[in-house]
Amino acid sequence: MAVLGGFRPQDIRNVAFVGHTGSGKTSLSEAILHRCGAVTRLGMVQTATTVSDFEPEARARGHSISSSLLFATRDSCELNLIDTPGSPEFIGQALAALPAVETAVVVVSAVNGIEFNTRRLFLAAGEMALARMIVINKIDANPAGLPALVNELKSAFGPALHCINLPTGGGADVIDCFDRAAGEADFGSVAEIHREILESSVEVEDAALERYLGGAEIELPALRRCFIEAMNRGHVVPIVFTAALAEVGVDDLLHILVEEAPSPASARPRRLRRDGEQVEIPCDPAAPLLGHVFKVSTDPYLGKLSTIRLLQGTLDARTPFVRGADGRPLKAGHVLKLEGRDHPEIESMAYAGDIVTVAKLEDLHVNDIVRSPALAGDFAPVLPPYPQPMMSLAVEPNKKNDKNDEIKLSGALARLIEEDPTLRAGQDPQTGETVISGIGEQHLKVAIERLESRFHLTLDVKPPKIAYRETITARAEGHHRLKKQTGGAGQFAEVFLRIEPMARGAGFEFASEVFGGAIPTQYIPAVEKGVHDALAAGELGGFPVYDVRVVVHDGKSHPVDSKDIAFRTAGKMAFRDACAKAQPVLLEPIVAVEIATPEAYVGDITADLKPRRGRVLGVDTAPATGMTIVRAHVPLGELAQYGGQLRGLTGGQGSFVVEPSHYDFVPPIVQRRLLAGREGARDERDED
Ligand SMILES: Nc1nc2c(ncn2[C@@H]2O[C@H](COP(=O)(O)OP(=O)(O)O)[C@@H](O)[C@H]2O)c(=O)[nH]1
Ligand SMILES: [Mg+2]
Repeated sequence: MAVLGGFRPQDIRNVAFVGHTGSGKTSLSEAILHRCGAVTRLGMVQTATTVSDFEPEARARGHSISSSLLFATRDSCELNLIDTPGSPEFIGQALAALPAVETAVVVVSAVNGIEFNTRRLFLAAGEMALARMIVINKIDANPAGLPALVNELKSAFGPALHCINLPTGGGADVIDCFDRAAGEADFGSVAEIHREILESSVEVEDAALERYLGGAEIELPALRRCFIEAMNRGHVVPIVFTAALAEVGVDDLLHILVEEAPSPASARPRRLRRDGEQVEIPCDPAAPLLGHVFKVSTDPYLGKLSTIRLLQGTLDARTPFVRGADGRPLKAGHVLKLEGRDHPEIESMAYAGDIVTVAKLEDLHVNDIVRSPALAGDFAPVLPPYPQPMMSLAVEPNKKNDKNDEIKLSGALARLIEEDPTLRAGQDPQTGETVISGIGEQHLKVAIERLESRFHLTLDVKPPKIAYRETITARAEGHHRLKKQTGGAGQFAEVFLRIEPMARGAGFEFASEVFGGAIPTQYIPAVEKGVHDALAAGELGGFPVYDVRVVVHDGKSHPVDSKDIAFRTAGKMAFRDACAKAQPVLLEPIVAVEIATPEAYVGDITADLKPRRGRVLGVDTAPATGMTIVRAHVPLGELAQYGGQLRGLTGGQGSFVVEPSHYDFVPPIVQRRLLAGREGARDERDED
């Protein structure tokens, strides 16, 4: 099946649905497709029949876990919708969609109010300078609570928020307050809201403001132009009411998106980094091609699919383009439009501002910038900040000795990481294990399910190894004299050094204060290498040593027997000599945890954090949600399987997110316990 392409920038609307899980983003996307005639039957999340949640991992869970692209046409406008997952663990997918769109629609459940991801994504979209809109969905389920929720949203997100329609008939319908200046609503006044919209819109355009103040009527087209500019500037954030399942307010939302939301032509220009500097890219179809690969996925038949937001220029099957610095020519072959699992080919040229997909270009990766070969410069996207992956699991093919499976695993991991910027994988240099890291337990679980189902692997999965570190707490001197003069070539080197603790997070510093050639200058790098060997090997339990300054200040050399390798060994041994005297201790990673829970369980949660050595930093309430947020610092090592335990403590209602915070000293009792299992580790590595 082929679809019409060829939409011009002013006829395109790129919209991301973001917000917390369960607010109704997928249902709303489905309702939009239905209202636009893109599907004939309304799909349901409950019966796993939506266009967006097509992956087995999403259908099994009943909510989205990766973003999906949908499109529809309305009033000769093309609507590119990105339905994103709402779980904090899959927020990376939602963040990745932001650079591709003009408008972020933050969907809020009328029942649950402001939730963790509501706030986070509202702010991230603001940082990306997008137009923002809030949709209060499920108005059928809580019509009485709407006025309070509107007030709460305004107090959380500021005076830029204005309702643009209002519920009527107890949530059975809505009335538009933009086009109309009078009418009956369940609460609030249509006339007053119309005036509010008018006044805050004309404020952004001097000429319009003057005319308005002079008593002239502002025509609808002028009002729309001002309103869009006010949205672009974050001066106005409209609130729209919907009930997705009953398709209430969906036509109105579509009307607002088509008439009152920015197109790529009327939005602020996108930004890119060119040779390190931020530049604005006006959406100009006549300019040479620039595009941002913001999503990569795998299709069972077509293989790798790369989805591109065209920033300037045009693209069709024969347009030559290049990526990165290598300049190797690429060609799309086919230009597709993703729609959930489908990918019809487009018939004509795609213009700047559009979102299209190309298949089978193995060289394309997420966040690549593709460009016309005529454009010079090193381009990179401007991205929202991603959360750090903090939860780790060690994975290993079940058939341990099957070399093929190991190779398959590393290829599969590379593919998964490319699709998800919040997933990391790599070999732990300390343990040799293959470790994958993600935002939370569900995130990792999905990654492992995908590895197994999509790449036909069976994996053994183990709990995370914690990246402990070592440091010193006192200054100390170290010395080593290496002298081997038996048999053939001799070895001689002597090193005196001093080590001192540095501030937490300072890392490592190395300096030489050797005077008069006591150690010839050419051997100093070898001494530093030796010190690095010792840092990596650790002193107490084989954990790497951090936050230490090393000063080499004296030594001796031999005209024949001194060599790099001799000084490297002497440097290493002198450091270990000093380290043993410098009261070494273990450091552990501490994470900042935010736990969302119904208030009733706050006492149980803080009590449970105590034996985990957690330090509660604050307890905040989010009145609309009835949820309380407990913020704490907790050693990462004490959080293994916390997700399950938290669910147990809160009757399944609690959730949490972690972010790395800092390293801190391990208390002596815990240090003894941690080191007890590692006795002998030191000796095994004593190869000298
Ligand atoms: N009562 C009511 N339920 C809704 C509405 N929209 C969605 N839901 C239900 O809310 C749940 C979550 O919806 P979903 O679209 O998956 O939310 P998402 O996680 O934001 O994509 C599903 O069970 C939907 O059927 C609505 O307008 N009213
Ligand atoms: Mg969803």
